Amino acid sequence: MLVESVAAGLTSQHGLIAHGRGEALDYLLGERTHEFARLAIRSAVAMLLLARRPVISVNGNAAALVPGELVELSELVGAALEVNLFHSGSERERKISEHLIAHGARDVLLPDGETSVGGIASGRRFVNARGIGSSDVVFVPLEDGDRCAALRAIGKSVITVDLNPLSRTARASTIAVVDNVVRAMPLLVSDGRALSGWGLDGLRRAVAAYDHARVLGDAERVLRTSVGQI
Ligand code: PTJ
Repeated sequence: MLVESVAAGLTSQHGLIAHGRGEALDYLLGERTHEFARLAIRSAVAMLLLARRPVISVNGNAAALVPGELVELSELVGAALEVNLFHSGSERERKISEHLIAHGARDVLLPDGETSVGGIASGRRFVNARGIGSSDVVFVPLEDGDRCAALRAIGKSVITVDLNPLSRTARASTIAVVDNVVRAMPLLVSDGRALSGWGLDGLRRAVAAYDHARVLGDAERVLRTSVGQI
């Protein structure tokens, strides 16, 4: 999917390398969704449902792998979809937006050319004032560490999906789903359906149940055990 997506101009060549890094870690995690990820997914959906202005940030890799699920989740939790790229370029932004619309999105935000987030060197600093610019919770599959820290520094909650529990992204995030985005997204969607009937108290309890240090520690332990067995 990623190779085709690079050829179609949706994903950057750097995206292939990033995916390779992910595959190596996924192998060590046993290519399955662990309990620490399952719990994080539930808390993440609860946080999105409680948010006033949630935004799902889409890059070239996520658009290639899980476009339909991104659109479905945005509908279920009432989040805006915004294209935000590390290697920015208006042509790729336009193609990703069209790809999401082809998968059912009604509206896709792009950087508005005026709004930016401080402390980020990459193209990811350019955002949309109606989207990430005014959001309270940002969901970012396959984040880079700089932006995650910068968004946290300006008071936003950041939910990430990253197979590397040692990455700056995972560490700086509010909630880290350590799992393959291909497995995590369908679970986020099914939890989006299941939790939409929950009241405020239940959702708040689901967020409070998340323990960042524990999730990262459990994930790291699985990785270290696998490496020790090789
Ligand atoms: O489309 P762009 O221009 O925004 O570029 C996107 C990439 C992914 C190239 C860019 O954000 C990047 O270089 O990211 P990093 O810093 O390589 O971080 C990507 C993280 O995602 C790494 O920690 C990988 O282990 C992880 N990863 C890769 N594939 C998956 C993944 N995590 C979950 N599911 C995957 N399939």
